[in-house]
Amino acid sequence: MDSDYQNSSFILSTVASGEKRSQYNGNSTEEQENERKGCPKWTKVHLIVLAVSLLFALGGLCILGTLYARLSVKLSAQETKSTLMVRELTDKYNRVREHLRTKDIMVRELTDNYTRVREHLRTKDAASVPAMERELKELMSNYTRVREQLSFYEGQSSDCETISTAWGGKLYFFSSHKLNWLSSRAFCVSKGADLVIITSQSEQMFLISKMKDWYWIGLNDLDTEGRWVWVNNQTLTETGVQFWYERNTQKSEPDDWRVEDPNGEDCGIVKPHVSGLNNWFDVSCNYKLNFICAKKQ
Ligand SMILES: [Ca+2]
Ligand SMILES: [Ca+2]
Repeated sequence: MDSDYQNSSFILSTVASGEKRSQYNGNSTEEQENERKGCPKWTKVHLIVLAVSLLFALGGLCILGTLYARLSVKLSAQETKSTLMVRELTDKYNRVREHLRTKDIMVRELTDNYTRVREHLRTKDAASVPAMERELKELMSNYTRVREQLSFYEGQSSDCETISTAWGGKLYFFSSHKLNWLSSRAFCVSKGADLVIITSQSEQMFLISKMKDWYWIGLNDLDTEGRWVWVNNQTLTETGVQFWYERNTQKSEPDDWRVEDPNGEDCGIVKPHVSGLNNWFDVSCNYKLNFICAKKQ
């Protein structure tokens, strides 16, 4: 009985081992088959991944190229802007340097005067008193002139864009801020100057060459309609020159046009880019425009 049992166990064990071996042999063949078939499949996957990677790389390069082009344009614009700023700053620096040079000359002149007066005082005697009085008067006169000049320059330094220039014994102040005619005049007077009075063709040409916009000048017919006078009450006949704009078919300037302002046009301006030298117009005094102050040097 035991022997039979042992034999049957052996047979079962042998059968099971045979199945396992058979299974093992079967799996091995299938995997080998899969490996054999799988090679081209994996190659395709690799190729697709490679192609996608290349596409991404190309896309990235395109984006980088676009960004680089935009950055180049931006940098170029920035460079142009910087160049303009440098040029502008250089101009301002030269103007300020010129002002400082003028101030230095004035201060030196005052110092010389002071030294002379002090010398007189040191050696004073009865005979030198009249000379001292003359020196003192001259000194006071110079002091007043220098103070006015400094006030004029201070007015300019408070307005960064202002242009100032000297010509024919006058100092001119071209404002960059805009006021009506009366306020423009008040500003000039506060700086020891007045709105400009144009007394010659060469002065008209010089001013036009410096203008960038329309400017008030010291010409008006506020007191009597049609009687044009300068701020010092000189008439155009007295100064001997006038540069009103002329029209062929309609009334020339001054035309006291009343469409925009029922009070008419009583203040004079220069429009620098109109019709050569003849570019004076009368306009409403209420307009806010740039203006030119002038004073003797
Ligand atoms: Ca008028
Ligand atoms: Ca007019």
